[in-house]
Amino acid sequence: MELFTKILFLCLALALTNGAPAAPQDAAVDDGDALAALPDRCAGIEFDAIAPDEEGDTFFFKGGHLWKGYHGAAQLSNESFKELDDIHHIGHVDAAFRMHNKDNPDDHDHIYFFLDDKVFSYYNHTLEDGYPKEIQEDFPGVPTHLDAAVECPKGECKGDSVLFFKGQDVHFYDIATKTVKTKTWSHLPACTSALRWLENYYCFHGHNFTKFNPLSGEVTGAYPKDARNYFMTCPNFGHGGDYKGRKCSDVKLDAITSDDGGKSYLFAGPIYMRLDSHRDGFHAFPIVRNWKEVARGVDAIFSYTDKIYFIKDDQVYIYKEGAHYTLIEGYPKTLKEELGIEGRVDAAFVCPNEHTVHIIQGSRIRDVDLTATPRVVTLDLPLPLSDIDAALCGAEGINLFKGSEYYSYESTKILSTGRIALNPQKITSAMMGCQD
Ligand SMILES: [Ca+2]
Ligand SMILES: [Ca+2]
Repeated sequence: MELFTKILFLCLALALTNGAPAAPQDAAVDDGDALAALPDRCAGIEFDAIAPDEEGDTFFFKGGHLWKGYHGAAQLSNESFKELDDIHHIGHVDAAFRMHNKDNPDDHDHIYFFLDDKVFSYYNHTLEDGYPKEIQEDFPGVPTHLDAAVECPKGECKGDSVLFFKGQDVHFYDIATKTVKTKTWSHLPACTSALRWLENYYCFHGHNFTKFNPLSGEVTGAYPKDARNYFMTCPNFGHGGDYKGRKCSDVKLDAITSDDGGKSYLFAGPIYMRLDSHRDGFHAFPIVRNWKEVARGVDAIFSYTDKIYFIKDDQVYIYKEGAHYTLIEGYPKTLKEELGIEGRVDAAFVCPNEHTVHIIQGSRIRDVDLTATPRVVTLDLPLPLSDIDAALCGAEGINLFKGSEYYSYESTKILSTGRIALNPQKITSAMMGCQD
């Protein structure tokens, strides 16, 4: 309950911060001083360009202003990228993307800006030598006066590529071969900016966005959606709050898990966050987006085969992974029925390639064989710790989370035979996107 209150407070604080730009704008109308007006992205605007930088911070550009990340007020672009000003005649940008090209470290993770027929390459917010260049020189075959651009790494596109949008045309630029293939996606709205976030691709148009398949342009699901519900924290819109606003010393998890596909999630109160997304920035969402039956929060989670098990009170919810998570028919079931245990569960984990779930309850750790029917406790041992919030097992071992700290163990054997608790380590911003 305490955590829930904290998150509500955080959301409220963000909402208040975010409301701030409205004040100078109103004042500007009154005294006729248009220069004082900062654009307000919660008013519903169309962005010129959106791109993450090498730190995973996503920048939203509009005219001579930008927003860094998913909440906060607009600032002048030239405070972050100093050439983006009138003197350099690039007060705004047509399109921007972050380069994905691991084969060429001199280019990888650079942000490229496009204006008219010119391209600008930045790294660490510094314009690279030799730029601006003609687009033709750097990206032969790519048209001038672009609408939008987005990276498409190998695996998601055939090779490391960039998708350039102009009108209804999308130009696939292959970075290795420097060749362009053009397709017309007339079913897709004309994208004025585009963003890749994790493995998903978003075309922004007006204040809406449409998710598309980067190879076929195919749109599945109900689009367009309002960007204010997803990509920024706005009062009266349904964003999940921004975990990044929290101090690492205030972190308290409910549950954490990592699946076989490498996706990992943390859960705290009514929100969840992907943890394998450092390159793209951390972003918190309401649990209800993916798992509506456990929207209020969870006690413990573990992943096994292609399923995620959520434990809340005495109920177990099993979701099958796929493009969307689906609750398996017949669930929830009771803990007793599903796992042969009773009582509150603090944390649970399954180690890679194993078929045993380790369930932490108070100062006991109980093993349940997931291949047995019915499932029963096969081992019940004391734990050298108690009041664990969440647990995760990976190739490097086991982490037990307790408040803003965690304890690392090499194996379950060491954990359950260890008579003395190890020294805890502190959760860092690199792990969970909080503030150190
Ligand atoms: Ca644009
Ligand atoms: Ca827990």
